[in-house]
Amino acid sequence: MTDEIPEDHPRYESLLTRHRIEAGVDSGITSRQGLIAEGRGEAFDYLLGEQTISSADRAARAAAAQLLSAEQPVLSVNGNVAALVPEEMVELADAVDASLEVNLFNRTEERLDRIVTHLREHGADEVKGLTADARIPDLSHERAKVDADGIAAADVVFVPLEDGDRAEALAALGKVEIVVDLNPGSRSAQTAAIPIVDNIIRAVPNIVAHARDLETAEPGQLRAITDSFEASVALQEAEQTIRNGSLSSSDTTRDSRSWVPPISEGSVEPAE
Ligand code: PTJ
Repeated sequence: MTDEIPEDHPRYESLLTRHRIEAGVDSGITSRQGLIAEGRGEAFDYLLGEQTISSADRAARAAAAQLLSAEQPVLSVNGNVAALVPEEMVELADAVDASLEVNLFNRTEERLDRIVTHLREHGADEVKGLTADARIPDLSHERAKVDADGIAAADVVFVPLEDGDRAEALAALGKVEIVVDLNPGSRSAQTAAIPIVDNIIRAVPNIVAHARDLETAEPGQLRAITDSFEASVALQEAEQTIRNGSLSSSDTTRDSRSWVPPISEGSVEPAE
């Protein structure tokens, strides 16, 4: 179906995203609520100019540094994420040496199995989430199910397009949360240590690129990047872009990622 979208269409990426979500629903990977979630996301993305703003790029770099510094990082995958960026999530897990765990809001065993198979078809060796032998406290039953050696034991969790309740519950457990959410006002984005206000289809490849750039960085360099990142400033900048309109903003990085200073040996990432 995606072959039908001409690549020079001005809204190619957006249409491609819709088709991937539709295909996800058709194949039983994505929930029907996932369609609504996508629509909500699209509206914010439209207002952001469907591009990665510089605060989102800084957040992506901080996320890469945080994941590379983690002892037990876990990347959570739901039905929308599996439909939109399966290969990219596998690549990210590889780049930062993290586990992948399927964790669903509308959990059914059938959908769980399909997503695990889908991720394996896209190159994943091991996918957690089927054991579900631990619970996140203070959450209603199905949403609380996690693997004891996965999200339950993780120090850093990457939770794209997350439900606000669960994001709060994970933060209350002391986990460092990295969230991707196009709505800077969502509870998930507000709860996250590192909120990335960007479309998941741009955010994940961007984190991978930063992780590759940082793979030889010293622990001190990684810490300097995470320490200098301020979630509230990033959220404010995203909200300003949405309120003011991206067309009046020159604050974009789509064609100007080169402003991000590359790590050179012995250098410490400068504070923003
Ligand atoms: O597969 P499941 O059962 O785990 O369900 C997943 C969804 C996403 C359906 C579920 O978690 C849900 O209902 O989420 P919400 O509460 O609708 O929140 C989704 C958030 O993700 C919203 O704030 C959207 O703006 C945002 N969002 C939607 N699409 C994208 C997005 N953010 C980044 N990239 C997107 N493509």
